[in-house]
Amino acid sequence: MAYECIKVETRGGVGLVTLDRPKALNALNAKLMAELLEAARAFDADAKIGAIVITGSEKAFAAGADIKEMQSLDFVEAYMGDFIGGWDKVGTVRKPMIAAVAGYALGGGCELAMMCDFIIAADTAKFGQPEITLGTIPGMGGTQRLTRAVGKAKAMDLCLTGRMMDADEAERSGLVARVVPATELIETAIKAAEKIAGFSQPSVIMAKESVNRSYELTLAEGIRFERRLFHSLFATEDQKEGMAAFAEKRQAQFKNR
Ligand code: CO8
Repeated sequence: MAYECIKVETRGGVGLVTLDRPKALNALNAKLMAELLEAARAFDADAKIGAIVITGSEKAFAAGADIKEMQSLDFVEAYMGDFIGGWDKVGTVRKPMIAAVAGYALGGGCELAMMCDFIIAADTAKFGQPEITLGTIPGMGGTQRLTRAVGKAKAMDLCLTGRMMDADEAERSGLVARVVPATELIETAIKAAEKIAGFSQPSVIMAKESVNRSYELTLAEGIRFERRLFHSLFATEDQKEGMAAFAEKRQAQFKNR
């Protein structure tokens, strides 16, 4: 499949998507987001792929939604055309997605990174929601996912002042899972994704689903949901294999069954 705004490759059981609009610092436009969604869905449907990494360039993961594409929209066009309405479907991909972020992750770029399951940042990464400087606000979860990730104080600070947070602050605040030297970013993210891809896919997808449910449910309901998934995994061959391998002191051979 030939794409214009992204590059797609596989590394073993890992699907790698690289955002590729270098002249616009990977600004997210309709074409790029449609391609990204198509590529992510294709990896989701591919039994050989166990996890997905989304990355950008050294300078920018993505510097936001494409300002030049949206600047002349009026309300009726934005509302009736459901502008960016389908973009957050990236978050419906079932296999784990890691955002490998170097450079700018601003506005929609930060929101895209937050739609992934976790973020590994290069020490050069800068996160922010600068929409306020443009006379607007985040539109793809920036006020919601960021607040859940870093708490109200930091989310308000970023959304109201438009300032950027560096990688260390992002890690301290809980936005980022790990910070690594920029030269090691892709390899670290691929390694983490390979590790995930080596586990049993039903348990991986259930773990992701269960963590995500914690945003929606009360603690008691969340624990009940988790317990039902946990019980259901005793129906898989991979649970038998994983526990037998532990008891026999050997490497488990999972079949995703
Ligand atoms: N949109 C369009 N073009 C952009 C964007 C963008 N968001 N960001 C950078 N570019 C372009 C520049 O216009 C420039 O193009 P040209 O060479 O043709 O003039 C090129 O990329 C390089 O950029 P700069 O020359 O500005 O590079 P600098 O290194 O000087 O500065 C910055 C880098 C600080 C990142 C700067 O480019 C900047 O501030 N960019 C805009 C950041 C921003 O405000 N982002 C928020 C956008 S609004 C948004 O995301 C709304 C989200 C709604 C939901 C979206 C869902 C995905």
